[in-house]
Amino acid sequence: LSNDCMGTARPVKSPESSDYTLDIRMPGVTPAESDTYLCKSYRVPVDDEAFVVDFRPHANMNTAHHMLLFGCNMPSSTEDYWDCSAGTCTDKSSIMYAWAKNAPPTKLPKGVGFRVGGRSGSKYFVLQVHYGDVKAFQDKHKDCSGVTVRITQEKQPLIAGIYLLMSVDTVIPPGENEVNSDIACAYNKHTMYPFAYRVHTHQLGQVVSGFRIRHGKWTLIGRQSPQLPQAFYSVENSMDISPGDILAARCVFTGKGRTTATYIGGTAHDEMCNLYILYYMDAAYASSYMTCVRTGEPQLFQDIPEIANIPIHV
Ligand code: IYT
Ligand code: CU
Ligand code: CU
Repeated sequence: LSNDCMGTARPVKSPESSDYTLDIRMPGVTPAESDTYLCKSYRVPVDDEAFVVDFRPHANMNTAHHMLLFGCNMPSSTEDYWDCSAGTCTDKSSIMYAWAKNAPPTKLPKGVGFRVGGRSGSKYFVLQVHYGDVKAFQDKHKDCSGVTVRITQEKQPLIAGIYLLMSVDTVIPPGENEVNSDIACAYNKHTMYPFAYRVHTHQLGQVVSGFRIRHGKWTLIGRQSPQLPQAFYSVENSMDISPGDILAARCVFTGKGRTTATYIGGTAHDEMCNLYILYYMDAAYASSYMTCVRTGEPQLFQDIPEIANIPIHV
């Protein structure tokens, strides 16, 4: 059995450049139950602003179901590692990377980096690993799934960021065949260029789509089934999102099989409706993190393309 626990927990500085490699890994863990979510934090190895320009996953396909990497200033625990149900970060955290079993990992385009350190709001990385079926741990081996990040102190011309559209007020009546959760916000920051997206719901989500609306015309950013691995997928159409545009998302849920109403919440029996748009922006104007929680006006969504409600076969 291969053991991935050989890496170093210390950042390795490249002798000929201002680059670092940091192994962000679980410290050799043996989860006791299925569907355990474990978190571990690492401090960014530089005090000044730096840029994450590459991610390399080291996940054991047999044990890790998914991994998420966040940046924040205040991890929820100072323990070596902790159960993520205690929280990830106590301040604003943003997703930088997602790995999911059986999904191809997305790369950052050349010249694009995530801001960390300095006043970026990310003095720490927090790694979350979801361990699925615990049968893989019957032999009590230790797991060191994680991701190696490359950090450079060289200024990058383009900054990566996440625009999160999420619903806070969806209610799914029991037995209801199809329930739409619509979110939309006017975009008024500097021009951004989406290059990947990730969707997230729990069990009742059928399909999640994101669109740019410009002069009333809807253009698909991406649509995916949340029942497929929840990784970042490449956008369908290359485009810019500029002031005056509207960003819109729809999650389609079903209430079939439920005997009580389902609300937005943290447990597996609650639901979530999330679309993460991964973009880059000119470093001179970049915002690294934006959110939209506004319920979409029914009048606006009258014109949503039908593709938003077409199921994706999983
Ligand atoms: C209520 C809800 O939809 N929570 C989502 C989105 C979310 C992510 C982050 C909300 C906040 C955040 O700081 I980062 I406030 C949610 O928890 N999504 C999960 C993750 O835990 C990130 C997911 O897998 O997308
Ligand atoms: Cu998972
Ligand atoms: Cu969730």
